[in-house]
Amino acid sequence: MGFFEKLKAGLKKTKDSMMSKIERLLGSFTKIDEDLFEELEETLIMCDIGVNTSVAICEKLREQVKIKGITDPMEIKDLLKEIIIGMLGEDKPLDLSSKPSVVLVIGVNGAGKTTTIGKLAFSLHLQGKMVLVAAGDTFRAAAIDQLEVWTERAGCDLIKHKEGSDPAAVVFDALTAAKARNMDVVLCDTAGRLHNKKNLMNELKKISRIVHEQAEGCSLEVLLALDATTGQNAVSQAKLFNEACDITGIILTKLDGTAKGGIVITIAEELGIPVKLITVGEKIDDMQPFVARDFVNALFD
Ligand SMILES: Nc1nc2c(ncn2[C@@H]2O[C@H](COP(=O)(O)OP(=O)(O)OP(=O)(O)O)[C@@H](O)[C@H]2O)c(=O)[nH]1
Ligand SMILES: [Mg+2]
Repeated sequence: MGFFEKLKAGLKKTKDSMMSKIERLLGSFTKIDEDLFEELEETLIMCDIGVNTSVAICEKLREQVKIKGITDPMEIKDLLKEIIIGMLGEDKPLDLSSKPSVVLVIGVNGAGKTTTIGKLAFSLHLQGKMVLVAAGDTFRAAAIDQLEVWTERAGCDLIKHKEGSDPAAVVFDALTAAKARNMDVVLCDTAGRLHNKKNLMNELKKISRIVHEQAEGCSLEVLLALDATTGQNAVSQAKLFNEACDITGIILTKLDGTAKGGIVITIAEELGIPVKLITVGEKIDDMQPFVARDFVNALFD
């Protein structure tokens, strides 16, 4: 399956739920009036797009309908598509321009941090990059073992310490090793933590501080993994994680398992943090850079 087909298959649940609702609604109107906009707004909210974002979308729609003099409700679909693409903004791929570049992955338990690191390591390895992975989740021995399996699959080296050791020290060692071994990219895993647990968030701040110090002069990405199936809760997670360590991008995971893929629009509109990677399955090649136009095309076409 090609890149776009995979994305389309991964977004099937969101497409089936969201687009069928929108199409049904537009089909039930013979002219464009205020009732249509109000019902569309409700439909978007039901599709987990969030109240503020749904209102903003419909405001833009009203404007465009007026400017373009559109009268056929079915033409709204194309307008909607362009408005959403506009809201998603310019694509911002990962900045891996320095040698080494550093990627720190954070997020709540089970969000998809470790598996995404495995997928990213594999993808960078295929591009001919030398990748070093840091087993910064020292909380459970199983977490280190899990990462070891993924790095073996991806053909990359792993820096690990014993279970229970200081995660900041693992990350420090990995960055030192990466410089000594002339690596291209260092990917740092971290333990899952609830965004409202103060001591765990403080630990994360410490890891982030060490990474910032050691990665001085390097490209540094701090990526928050968000599970798309959690819907609107993802937005509050992002706000709190962003306060603890400035996030440079979002990894939106498990888009294949949810009808709530519309959350991408809310994240872009309400947080202003770019979505950089998406995952659409559990296999090693089920990760893609986020391309707004492809994403919206996969939903609408
Ligand atoms: N269907 C689907 N499952 C996924 C995707 N990404 C991750 N998963 C699954 O989600 C579960 C958790 O993934 P992990 O990568 O271990 O999550 P984590 O954030 O590292 O979890 P902790 O380290 O426990 O905090 C695993 O069973 C993954 O296979 C995805 O895109 N689609
Ligand atoms: Mg993990």
